[in-house]
Amino acid sequence: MLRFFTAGESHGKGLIAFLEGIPAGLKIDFEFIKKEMKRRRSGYGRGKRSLSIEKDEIEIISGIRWGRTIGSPISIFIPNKDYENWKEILSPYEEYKNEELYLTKPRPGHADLAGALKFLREDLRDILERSSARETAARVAAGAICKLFLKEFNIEILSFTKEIGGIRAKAFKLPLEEIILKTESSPLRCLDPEAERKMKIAIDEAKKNGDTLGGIFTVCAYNVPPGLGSNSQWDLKIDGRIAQAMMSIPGVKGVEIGRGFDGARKKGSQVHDPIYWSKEKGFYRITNNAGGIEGGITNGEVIIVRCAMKPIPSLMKPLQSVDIKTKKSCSAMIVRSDVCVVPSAGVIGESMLAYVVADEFIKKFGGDSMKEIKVNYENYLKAIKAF
Ligand code: EPS
Repeated sequence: MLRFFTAGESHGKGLIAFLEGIPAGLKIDFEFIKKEMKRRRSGYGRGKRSLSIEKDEIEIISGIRWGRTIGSPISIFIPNKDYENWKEILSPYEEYKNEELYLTKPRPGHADLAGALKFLREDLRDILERSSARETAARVAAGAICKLFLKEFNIEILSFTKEIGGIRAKAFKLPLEEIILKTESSPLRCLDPEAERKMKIAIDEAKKNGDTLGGIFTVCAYNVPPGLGSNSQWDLKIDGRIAQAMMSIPGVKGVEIGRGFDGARKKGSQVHDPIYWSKEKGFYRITNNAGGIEGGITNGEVIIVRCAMKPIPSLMKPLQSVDIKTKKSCSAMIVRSDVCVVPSAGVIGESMLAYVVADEFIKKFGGDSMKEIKVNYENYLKAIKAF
């Protein structure tokens, strides 16, 4: 079993990613982790902090020795460069407490008010520091290790932007390598240059108006074997696990697998993917409306997940709110923020999908070392071939 946690406040000393259950002997490509961290903090629509203040350098605290995992918990520290300016505000020591600094005007759509009521905190900073999407840097660090693990079995995960501010990218049927090439050189991680041009204009417009934009991103996992997840119990279904993982990304309000909501408007004969068999391919499909999952189990086709992200709730032209101290009507607080983070959310989605697929893979082909897990996997592939 793979366990994954994060810790850290947005402007605190730093973030921690904790990953337990990666088998021993996995080679760690540090350059790859670095690149993943950069992919997350880049993108048109990002604000000053992620683009020019934070560097997201990683420091391995445990679990990796001489370039390989050793089977012990992996912990990674990501220092917050901005901490220098927040040392007193985020200090753990009581002598720095200053009630004049309390934030009391919650932003509609943010965790501010719901969190203040939950934890009974009078300073909204106690809530917003942890609910900030800065936390997702730690997810991407852990996700990069899960991706390196999956790469050993030829499983690749990618993402692209489908929609921003209501502007939709055209659908393309491209090979994996081409999708990667195109998205990595696109500022919005979008495959349709014309839509991207319009999306950029919409982002500029939103910024000018003190507004923000949401959108839709797609995450795919290639070369996943059939048989991950289970139909036998509700909480074992891999689609359910993926939906939970994706929904946990800040701002994500909807998750679809395969045809998703659109499939609900079609007839069964138009939605389900006919099954074929050939000697070299085994069982296969020509269509993939199921998004690679049937009955909560992977079916060997590409896993396709689409996520809807609401616009960021930190607005420069704030909405109506109520001061939690005075109970008087007010405008919500204004805080430095991004305008649109859909491309970054796609990278975070890759990490979350990598974590769930790696966890299911380890569950099915369990072993404490890479050697053991590889033997188990090869045996399963042989069994499928002989089926
Ligand atoms: C965020 C607000 C901004 C973003 C931050 C997420 O931070 P600040 O309030 O310090 O300007 O820059 O994202 C990152 C720093 C990052 O690395 O993703 C928020 O409230 O979610």
